[in-house]
Amino acid sequence: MALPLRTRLLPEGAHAAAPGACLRVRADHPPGVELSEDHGLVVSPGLESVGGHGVVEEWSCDQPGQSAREGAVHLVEHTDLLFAVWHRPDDRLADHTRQAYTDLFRAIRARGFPYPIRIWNYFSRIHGDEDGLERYQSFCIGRARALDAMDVPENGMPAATAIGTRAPGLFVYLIAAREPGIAVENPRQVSSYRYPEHYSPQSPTFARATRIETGIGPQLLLSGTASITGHESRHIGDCAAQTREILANLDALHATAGDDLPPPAWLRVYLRRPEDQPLVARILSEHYRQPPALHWVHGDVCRRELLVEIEGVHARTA
Ligand code: 3EB
Repeated sequence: MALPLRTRLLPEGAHAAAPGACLRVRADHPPGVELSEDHGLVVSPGLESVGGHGVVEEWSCDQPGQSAREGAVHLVEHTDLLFAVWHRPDDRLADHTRQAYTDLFRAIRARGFPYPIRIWNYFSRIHGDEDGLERYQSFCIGRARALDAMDVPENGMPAATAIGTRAPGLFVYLIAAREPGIAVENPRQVSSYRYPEHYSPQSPTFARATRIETGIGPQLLLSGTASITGHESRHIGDCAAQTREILANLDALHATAGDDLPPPAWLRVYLRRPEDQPLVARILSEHYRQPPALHWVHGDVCRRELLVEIEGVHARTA
């Protein structure tokens, strides 16, 4: 089924014309969630732009939707798509993550949208300690417990992002559909749910990308992609080489997902060190013939040794 989904990155303040139900992700705002009057779910997950420019990521439908709130879940439901966000404090991260995934899956299943096609996860102190584990591992444990209890298969998850911010609170938000997207794995990488145990006692579960069909052609939703081949981090300490490895991973995903896909419409670059921005910008501009819109964010990739991660979407923008 062709989904009526469009996406763009736009400067703050320029978003008056959203045609219908939408998810807007704001950077450079105090963390929180709002429902806007024009049927929009507005999430501010604590993203800090490098350079501090207000940027809004928008995912929009053709028709208005219905908004609702159930406990920690805010959602906007459209005929064919549903946007939902869970937001609570992020102490006891394993417990909160388990609750987030349980609440979100219950909400989307109850409304007839059992298939997430894209998920984002943000929380603070990603390398901090919780009960002797790194907090990213606690997050993976909580997620795995919830998915297990709800019989979500390990290969049944969509493209995802998991990034450490400096803002308090756990934000998990998603786009869900009535039918699944196509999970795309990367031939250069081991699937996340087959990572060896030393990364986390419970493996992460996400697809490297999700392909969907929309009214204006196919889209490829790209997970946060790092300098990893096989299951190993590559080019430790070398931001330029990490960026080139990421581009090779993104190109491999594009090649695997189909040559009918348009080029990336936008990419978000997470930098552990904001000062790497000019270097990464130069490498990206040399790589893409049609340059995607870019959003630069100061954030922590879940493996400490990695300096940069890139997510985004192949989509027609017109
Ligand atoms: C990686 O490839 C980098 O745990 O949901 C990227 C995207 C990463 C999503 C997740 C983790 C997640 O393993 C980290």
